[in-house]
Amino acid sequence: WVTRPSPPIESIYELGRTLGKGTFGLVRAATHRATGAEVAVKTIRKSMLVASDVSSLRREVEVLHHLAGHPHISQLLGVFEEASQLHLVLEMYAGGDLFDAITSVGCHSERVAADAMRTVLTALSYCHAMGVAHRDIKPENFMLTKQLRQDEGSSEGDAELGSALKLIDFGLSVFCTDDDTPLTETVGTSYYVAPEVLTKSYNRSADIWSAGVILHIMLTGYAPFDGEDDKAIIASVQAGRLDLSSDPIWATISREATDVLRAMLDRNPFTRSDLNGDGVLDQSEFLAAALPDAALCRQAKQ
Ligand code: PIT
Repeated sequence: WVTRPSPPIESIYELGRTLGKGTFGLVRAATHRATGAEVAVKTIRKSMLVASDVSSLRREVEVLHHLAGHPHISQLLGVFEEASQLHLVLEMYAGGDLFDAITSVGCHSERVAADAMRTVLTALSYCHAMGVAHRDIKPENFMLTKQLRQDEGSSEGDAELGSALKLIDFGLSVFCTDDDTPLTETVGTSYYVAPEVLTKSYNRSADIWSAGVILHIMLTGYAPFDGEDDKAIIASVQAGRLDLSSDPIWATISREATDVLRAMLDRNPFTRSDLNGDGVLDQSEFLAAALPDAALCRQAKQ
């Protein structure tokens, strides 16, 4: 994991309250003893790991290194390896996650949804240009750097949503530079999983589907494919009927927004919009021109 022996993490950081649970291990708040800086520490017990977990954990660290420096992707600050535990030191985000931000409001105005979606797609576009499929895109995996105002007329807080988002949890992500060699493992979270992931032949574009589910939830307050339990949700994803008419809410949503939604929730991964700089998403008026660093992503791709 690390090229030189690390001191015990508790000699450098004071570990504090639990923040959440990732794909592997527990995430806790911690304070850097020397400077008082707050970080998040993800701890994994080695005894809990089987060989395949060890390789996916190693991959998670590699992916985080590979994507380092993007303004909307979680930054890995260090790795500590002890006899029985491994610790990833990550940037601290104090604003909760996008899931809570969405559900506390119900549904969002198009302006707010577009602003958040622009950031979601910026982060994804960078991952994809760098040859990484995230594979667990969902609102719980976007953290907010700071608590936004949720009081009445919360327009001020809303305006900051997109700029506050950071993509986390690369525990399921893989390097995937060649779209002609499909991925085959079914992973992810049922509401957000793309239909072709269930039939075990997919690529990076599965992340775009998942982001489309986030957009649907932001516009309407509910997921496009739902059911009583996981099995029923998955059956609904497989049927994949996108109903943008029965609910009267669609009459209040712009054509530009539903065009983007349809382009992302296209059942066919080969015609589904991607982030190449020439498709529906990049041209969308709903998303209003510039994905801020689309040019940068295209450069990285070349
Ligand atoms: C926080 C607060 C929190 C969780 C995290 C960070 C998690 C970060 C994370 C987890 C991963 C990963 C990258 C980042 O690969 O509640 O500040 O598994």
